[in-house]
Amino acid sequence: MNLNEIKDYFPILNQHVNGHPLVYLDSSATSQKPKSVIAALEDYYKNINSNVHRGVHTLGTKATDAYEGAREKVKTFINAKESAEVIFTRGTTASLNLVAQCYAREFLKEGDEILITQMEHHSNLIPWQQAAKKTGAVLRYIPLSPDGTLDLQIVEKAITTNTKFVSITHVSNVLGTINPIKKIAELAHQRGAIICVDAAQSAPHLKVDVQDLDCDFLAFSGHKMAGPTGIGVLYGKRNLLEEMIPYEYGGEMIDFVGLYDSTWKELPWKFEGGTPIIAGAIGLAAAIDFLEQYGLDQIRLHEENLIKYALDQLSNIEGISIYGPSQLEQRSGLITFNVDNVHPHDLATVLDSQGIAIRAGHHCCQPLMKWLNVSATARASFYLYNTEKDIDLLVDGIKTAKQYFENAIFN
Ligand code: 7TS
Repeated sequence: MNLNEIKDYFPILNQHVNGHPLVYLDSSATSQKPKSVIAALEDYYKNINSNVHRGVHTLGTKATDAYEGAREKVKTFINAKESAEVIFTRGTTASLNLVAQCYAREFLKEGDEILITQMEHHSNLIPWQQAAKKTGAVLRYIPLSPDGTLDLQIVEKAITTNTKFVSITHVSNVLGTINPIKKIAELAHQRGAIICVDAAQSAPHLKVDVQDLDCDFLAFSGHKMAGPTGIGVLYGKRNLLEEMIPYEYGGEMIDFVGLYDSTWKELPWKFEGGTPIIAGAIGLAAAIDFLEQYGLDQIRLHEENLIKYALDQLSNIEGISIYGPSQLEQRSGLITFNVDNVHPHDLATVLDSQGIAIRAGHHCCQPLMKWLNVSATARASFYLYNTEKDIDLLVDGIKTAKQYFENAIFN
């Protein structure tokens, strides 16, 4: 299938916004959904809606099979050893908070070091700040190289024998940097540390193989990979998940409940308190099927071509500053930038008036904005449905905005 003809599968992209055909360049915030995912959700609610793991009636069995089938699909998608290592959550934020709450707060102690980077999304930063405050552990940062990458020699130095926990994003949602997780995991394990990976921006775009990366935990969201909102995944190695005590109690996560004490179900259900996110999981499975028709390698190639084209075109604009690594193989499918004399929010507003959706702001990365020495940036992010034509329209739009604001300043 040709990725340049894929827009037709995404009904939302076939509309006009402010009188112009929609150009959607905000997939890092959330991706659009193909017809097959929308149809899977509709089919679930129309035909098999029922609670799971409870009743013996036919619909309950069908819903349970679909929900557990989705877990199998995720297991294969990330190459986990077993589906018991796949826990459904609300999303990346919820997954990382689960690890912080049930692992870091339980097992770290005073003087232990938690190591992260300054390119983390707040969701992979605040949980560790809080875990450090709670346990007396020390939060430390691996310094970034000037181009916004991680230098493995610096990483190696930063991981000490006191480092007990490392949490790093696989792909930065601002710089686009693809971090060498496999090598960092090796370094962390050499010093006896646990490594957790924020895969919110990688799982949708790159092949993520948890056994190859050898990460201990990995978190991602369905809504950034063509799936519905409200569903995400926490992968964890069985031995770690086994020793963790859940923090959401009730529903089908229990085994036995007495008056004064209770026991939990086995993995993965002990972490899925309450009615689980049934429709979300089914929608996520449909999204995985959709992505796998093309294959993550082909999606990556398509995005690499778009990024190369976008970098070439954007760098011709006078007064533009583009952040992140210049090497294509170190970048994922997004470009963050600023344009002289145009505030990113103003730029996004002018582009919106032309039907072009980008994101402006701090992108939930305030410490990274500080490192970049800016208060905000603009960001265009791509996915499998974007084309070179979208980039041409973006470039024209930026030029128009620049002219408009420069005339306003200089006249
Ligand atoms: N980690 C990274 C690297 C992210 O980019 C995001 C969301 C999250 C965690 C949190 O994911 P959630 O699904 O739990 O919200 N990033 C963005 C973004 O860049 N623009 O909007 C949301």
